[in-house]
Amino acid sequence: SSVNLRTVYAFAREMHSKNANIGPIQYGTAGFRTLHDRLEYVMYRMGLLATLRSRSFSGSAIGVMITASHNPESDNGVKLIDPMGEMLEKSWEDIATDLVNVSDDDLEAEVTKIVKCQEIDMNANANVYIGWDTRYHSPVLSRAVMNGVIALKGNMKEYGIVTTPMLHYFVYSHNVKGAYGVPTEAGYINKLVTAFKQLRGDNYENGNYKNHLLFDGANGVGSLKMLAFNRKLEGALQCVVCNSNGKINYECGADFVKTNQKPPTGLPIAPANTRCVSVDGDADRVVYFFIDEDGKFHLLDGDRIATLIASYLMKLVSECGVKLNLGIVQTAYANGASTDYIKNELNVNVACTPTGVKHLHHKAIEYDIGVYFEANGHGTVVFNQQTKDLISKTLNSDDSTDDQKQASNDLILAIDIINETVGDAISDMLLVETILHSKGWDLKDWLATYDDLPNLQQKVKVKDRNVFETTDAKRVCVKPEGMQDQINMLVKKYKRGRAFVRPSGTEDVVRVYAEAADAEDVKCLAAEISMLVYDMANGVGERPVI
Ligand code: G16
Repeated sequence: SSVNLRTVYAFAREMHSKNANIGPIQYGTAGFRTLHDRLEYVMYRMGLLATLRSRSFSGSAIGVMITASHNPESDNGVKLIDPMGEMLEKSWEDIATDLVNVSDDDLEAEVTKIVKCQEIDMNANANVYIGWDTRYHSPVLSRAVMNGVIALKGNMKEYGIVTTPMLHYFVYSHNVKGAYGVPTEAGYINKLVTAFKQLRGDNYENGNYKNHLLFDGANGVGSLKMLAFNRKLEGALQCVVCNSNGKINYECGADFVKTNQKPPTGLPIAPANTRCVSVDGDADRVVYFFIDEDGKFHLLDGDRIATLIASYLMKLVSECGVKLNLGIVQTAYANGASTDYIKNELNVNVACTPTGVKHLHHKAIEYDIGVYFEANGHGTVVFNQQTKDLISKTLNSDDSTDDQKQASNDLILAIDIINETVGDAISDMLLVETILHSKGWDLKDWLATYDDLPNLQQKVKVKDRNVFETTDAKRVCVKPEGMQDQINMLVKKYKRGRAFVRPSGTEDVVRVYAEAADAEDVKCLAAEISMLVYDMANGVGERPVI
């Protein structure tokens, strides 16, 4: 090998050493995530791993995104992006976990093992693309990633402060030699905005749709990038950017709004029914909300976005006169009413996968058009190549009617607005705005499509969340033993009751989800389940109450 692995050890020992007392950590739902001051050695090692991963693809770019997304400011984290812009493949997640958990002394041997097992040619090129969110500790952590790349003599490109979905887009665009777009910030914004403006046309308003909305940027990178979008949008969308320089995710952002079911702080007082949108810290999730004339808060979450997008795309597909198989992918957190609506009103296939967009994405690519969203607002749409070819054929065929041409043209533009690599808050928002505009809808019209079942999400702190094991797309708890039987008994007491528990893969908590036909019932059910978790699994802190 032309690369001297001694450097790997020397850099680790001298610059990014791992405290011998630190416990094992795992590549979770979205990479490694924990307190920022425990992450330097993890970052260094992910720099090493990304370089190896790139070599295993003969130099295709691999992304390293430094972010803790929706978590509080004190946390940070890292997720790797595979060549086609997808999340890191499962088998490499395990390699990543092993690499991070060995001691400094064993690091060189562990790297050698990966090189051998994966048959990596150490003379091959390596290209690592690095981006980070606005957390103040991200620049320091990015240095550690870069040192990992340097130790293995890879090349790197720093994108600086970018949203997670932007980095996914850059990686993919580079690896397909620009066929998906230009791998720069300007290229990305330009692609989305150009398609958005064309679909919108000259009339910015239509029916109940008003060209004005409030944007809660979660005090993260989303607000910065939205300001850049605004400069290009030139008024085609009047998006007022709020929460752009406070503490990240603090009392604002998509996760806060979704879990607390209330508006964020930091928004100006606005007339009733004003359309509002919240993204999270790295702008890969989005939810809508408004406050009506009675002061009541209404949330339109990822389930809603999925149904809106699916109905719009199905209409265009049918106007094109082509036959395509469209499916929606959800998780156990999807509201039962949305699933009913998809099955019974939209007549669309619906699948359920475990939590984590990586799981939804893989299921979605089985359809010609796969719409996937988590209830928390994380999701996108994927189209296979045959679908794209068929739509282009319709647009260009002399046999197509004008209506068919118009529909296929709109569909191609809609595909351009969508970031197919991963959930993208700004891209999703531009698509939702396009659909509401085309339907002439305000948020009330959208909300009227179906009624959500009352639901609640709670977090319970326990001594060790790893004692929990789940199965059946995380809906059934197999460990601790007896827990599921107790949950079943509690759920049975309530009309349309449904509940499940699972250990979070991003925070040190057990998540409790409950829904029921009645809002008071759901409060009882959620509290009963939270108490059960607390009692059966060594709860920490105060015991939950009803
Ligand atoms: C990440 C994942 C999401 C997942 C969320 C919560 O989001 O990308 O797919 O729903 O974590 O996961 P868990 O319930 O395991 O903590 P983000 O926005 O934090 O990157």
